[in-house]
Amino acid sequence: MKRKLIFLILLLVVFKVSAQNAYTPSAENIKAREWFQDARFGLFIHWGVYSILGDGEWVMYQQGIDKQTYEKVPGFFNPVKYNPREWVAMAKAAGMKYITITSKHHDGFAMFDSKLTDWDIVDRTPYGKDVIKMLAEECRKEGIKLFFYHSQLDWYQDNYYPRGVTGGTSGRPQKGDWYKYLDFMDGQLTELLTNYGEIGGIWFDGFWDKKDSDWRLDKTYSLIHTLQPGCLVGNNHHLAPFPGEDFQMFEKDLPGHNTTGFSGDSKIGSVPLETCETMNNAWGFNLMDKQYKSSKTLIQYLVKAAGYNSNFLLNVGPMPDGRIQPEFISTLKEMGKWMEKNGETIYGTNGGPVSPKSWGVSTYKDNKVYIHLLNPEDNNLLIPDFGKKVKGITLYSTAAKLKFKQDAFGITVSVPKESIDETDTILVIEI
Ligand code: H79
Repeated sequence: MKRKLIFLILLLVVFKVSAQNAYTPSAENIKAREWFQDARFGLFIHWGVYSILGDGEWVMYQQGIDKQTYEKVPGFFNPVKYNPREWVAMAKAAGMKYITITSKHHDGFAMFDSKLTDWDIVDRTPYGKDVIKMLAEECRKEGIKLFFYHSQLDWYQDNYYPRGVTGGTSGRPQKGDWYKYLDFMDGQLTELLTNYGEIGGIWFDGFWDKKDSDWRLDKTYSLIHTLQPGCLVGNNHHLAPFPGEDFQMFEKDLPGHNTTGFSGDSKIGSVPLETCETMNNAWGFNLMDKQYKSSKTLIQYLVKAAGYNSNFLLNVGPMPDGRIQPEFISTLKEMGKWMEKNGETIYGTNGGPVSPKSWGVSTYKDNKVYIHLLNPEDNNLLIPDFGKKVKGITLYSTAAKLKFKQDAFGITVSVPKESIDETDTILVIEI
């Protein structure tokens, strides 16, 4: 009898563990992953009531603003110049295939019409309209997929307790019901996945605030996949992907790199990859940040990302009036021009077969390998052998044939000086 009981308990334990770890993505989900992998370029949008203060999305934390004081901010949010048609047209013209927008950032403020709290755009701002719904409708019309950035970390909800490493200055009571907070978050996710049509994915952030907490990820992830099987789940926890996650993101770093200091534990998983970066140094609108990256830098980053088999999610922080600042618009236009000409070497490709080098990266599709010379060091380029017989090499821009030699050392190709493009000289290797 006792042995039978032990066996039963053992069986239950084994079943529970395997149920947690066994995540088999549905056919729809796999299709969505393939779409994502091919898309390669998306627009990140950080927009919230914090935008008004012109000091980034962490302003509440950085200026130590308590909750009661921060509650005044939504009263100023009236983006009369918000035009989702212009935003989506801008993204499309830049060559972007999807948009990831903040449905809620760490300040907990819902940019959509939530029935679970009045801490949202419809209830608290003079604007009073659901900007997410407006964007969702426009995206659908224009064939752009919409993803939601959703913060698990919350500086507003009292039930986000015990608190993590941030949010200590928000003046909340020293008590709260953690699981009620998670129920609330699942409830808002249900709203987002029920009322806004088909959603490309959920981009979680803030896990790192309480990384040893019970986040009940299994429950949240399976809720998402039940509501929308094709909805991709990603989590910016800076760790290797957990079961239930469909893509992996790297913040301000190429996969495998750690210039930020928080990508150190981001072991690369076997799901599609994405890296995100800002156009100046800010995610949310920052009035004083004028350190704009050039279009050359950002195009090269996009190319490098593709060479690392990763998407590039490039951020804008719209202004409080709803417009995107002209500096961003003009850079995105330049990127779009480049993608119109060269997108064939980026969209639908995989990174490789040559691993990233100091001179640049490679991408491939079918019987073509694209060599992206980003920092040409010499007119004779030696490409390490990748085990395929080369039929010919041409310059992508003019289709001019290039002289090459393939031997035991690899492929040596001479690139005439006059054909060097200072952003990216693309060679096409036919195999
Ligand atoms: O949404 C954007 C940022 O607001 C968010 N992710 C991107 C996409 C982000 N949150 N945090 N970070 C980026 C950097 C995290 C810094 C931290 Fe810390 C280091 C959090 C905890 C340790 C510095 C020290 C800030 C709080 C304590």
